[in-house]
Amino acid sequence: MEVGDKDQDGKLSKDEAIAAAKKLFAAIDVDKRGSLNEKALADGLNEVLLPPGVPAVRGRGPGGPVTNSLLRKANVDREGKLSTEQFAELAAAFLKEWDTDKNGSLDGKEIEAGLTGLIPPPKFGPPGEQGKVPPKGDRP
Ligand SMILES: [Ca+2]
Ligand SMILES: [Ca+2]
Repeated sequence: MEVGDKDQDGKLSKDEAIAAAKKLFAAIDVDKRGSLNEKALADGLNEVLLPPGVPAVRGRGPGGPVTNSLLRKANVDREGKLSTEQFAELAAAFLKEWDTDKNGSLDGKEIEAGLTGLIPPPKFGPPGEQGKVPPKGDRP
């Protein structure tokens, strides 16, 4: 995990995680409003989370579910907005949560495990069906 690892020791310290979160927030907050609503955050995270070469489709991809997790964790309701400070606090909270060996920083394995828990497994269903498929048996 090289992202945010400023001193390149292969681990993400709390300071590095917070700095990376602020940088990420600034990258998503293109209007420089200092706060992001659910949609802006989801779209921004989609572009960050999707592998290079995979086009980001608005309203789909991992950004939505991840955003829901983030907003829930930050105690921000669906109408609310997330500020830079809240986003940084989230980074610190995740670091604490994912730091399974309690050494105060995240190594690659811890980050991978944490992200896996945060991002739902990719679905390869037909395009346009993701996220709006009614429960089985619900159709006439
Ligand atoms: Ca580091
Ligand atoms: Ca650790």
